[in-house]
Amino acid sequence: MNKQLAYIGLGSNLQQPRIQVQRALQALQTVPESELIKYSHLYRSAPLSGNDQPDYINAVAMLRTGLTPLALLDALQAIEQQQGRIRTAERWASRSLDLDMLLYADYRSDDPHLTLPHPELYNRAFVLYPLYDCTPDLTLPNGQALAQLLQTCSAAGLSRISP
Ligand code: A4P
Ligand code: MG
Repeated sequence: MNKQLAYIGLGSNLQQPRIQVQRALQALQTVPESELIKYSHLYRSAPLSGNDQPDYINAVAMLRTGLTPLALLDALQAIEQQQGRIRTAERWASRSLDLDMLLYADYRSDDPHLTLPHPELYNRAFVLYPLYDCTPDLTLPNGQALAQLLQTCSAAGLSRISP
């Protein structure tokens, strides 16, 4: 299989989130048949669920991978597990590490097990700004330029914390 570009959203708001995201970036360098091409700055972001949770640290990584989308999802979930992720039934529960597949080439899927593009891709400043760090010239699957979408995407609650 030819290698494909995939973008991964990283998020953590438990157990030293900044370290969790840095460890996950290291772990992404060990995904089989894959290279970590780039990653974004780290961002601090207010939780979507309101003030009942700690702030998140978010970032985006760009991988070139020979894995299929499902095999890549398995690899991402294995990294979440290694970093102590506990899944609960609660939606948007605090977590030590969340790895979301944002895009995998131009692959589209409505399967709840792996929905691509990620259904919230267009709506989240904590995804779009770090995605722009990785690939400012990106055209999104809906045909819109990422740079243009950012002009209408408020960065309120988002701050860049590191190079
Ligand atoms: N799944 C389907 N599509 C995908 C995909 N593209 N990438 C399935 C990854 N997984 C995907 O995921 C539940 C199931 O989604 C998986 O078993 C997988 O097969 P999960 O990680 O267990 O659940 P979750 O993350 O709690 O749920 P959900 O709805 O994916 O939440 P999100 O969208 O990840 O949002 N606020 C800030 N500031 N920053 C954040 O990062 N994150 C969330 C979680 C809420 N608030 C946040 C942040
Ligand atoms: Mg998730």
